[in-house]
Amino acid sequence: MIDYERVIEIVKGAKKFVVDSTLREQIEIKGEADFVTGVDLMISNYIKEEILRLDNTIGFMSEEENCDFLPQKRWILDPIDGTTNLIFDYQLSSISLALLDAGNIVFGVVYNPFNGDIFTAIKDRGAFLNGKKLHCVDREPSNSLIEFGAGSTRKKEAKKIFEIAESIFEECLDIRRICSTALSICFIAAGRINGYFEKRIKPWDYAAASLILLEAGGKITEWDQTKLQYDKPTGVICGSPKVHGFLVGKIYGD
Ligand code: LIP
Repeated sequence: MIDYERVIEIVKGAKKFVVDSTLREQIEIKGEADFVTGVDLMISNYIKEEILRLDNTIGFMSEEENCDFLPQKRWILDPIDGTTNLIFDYQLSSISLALLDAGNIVFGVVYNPFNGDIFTAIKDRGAFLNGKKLHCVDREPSNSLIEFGAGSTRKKEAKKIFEIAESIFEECLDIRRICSTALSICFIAAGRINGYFEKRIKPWDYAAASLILLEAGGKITEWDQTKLQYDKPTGVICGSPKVHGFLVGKIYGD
């Protein structure tokens, strides 16, 4: 049995790298609007080492590692979700760690080191923010705040997404851009926003937060509305139940 409290402590221990200005200044460009910093790399190594010390039979997948082989049971880590936000000191980045077992996320933790928010969930045992149980709020779409991922790493494909976002903006209360997928999905679980969609993200962006949202009573699916998988990049649509339905309708042109 994995000691999830210990896992949460390990994740919180990553804050020391986030506040290290020398590491934050080590910035490499991976691709169009796609960066990695010394913070991402140090956290990836630190969490891998600590987590495998708890049980070295479980696999490990991280944004900052080569993931050619995907064990059925594995940790899925985004050492910093919202790297551009970190570089700009936008104070909205997170460390996101999930445990996948036989196709389902069974544990997830998303930590914002800037304000200490820690979102956690164990499958079938509810979702929590700083220890307080979460229930996502099922507002009417017209009274909802919606976040969307614009696809800054593939700007040529963004036109269609902005058209969808505009048609949603016309019918919802307002649009938000948080730009850490893990935090956006957790914010739905906490009722801070009510829906989010992005056409192409990676499993480490949504793995931990997907369980937190489901456990809080929300809905998250692939772009084609099938059950989420955690092996390859995909699109996600998520929200409180009513808002999820609203977003599907707008994306598929109701
Ligand atoms: C980023 C996100 C952001 C999303 C980008 C990207 P990274 O993750 O969380 O919200 O829009 O597509 O995946 O690269 O900063 O970990």
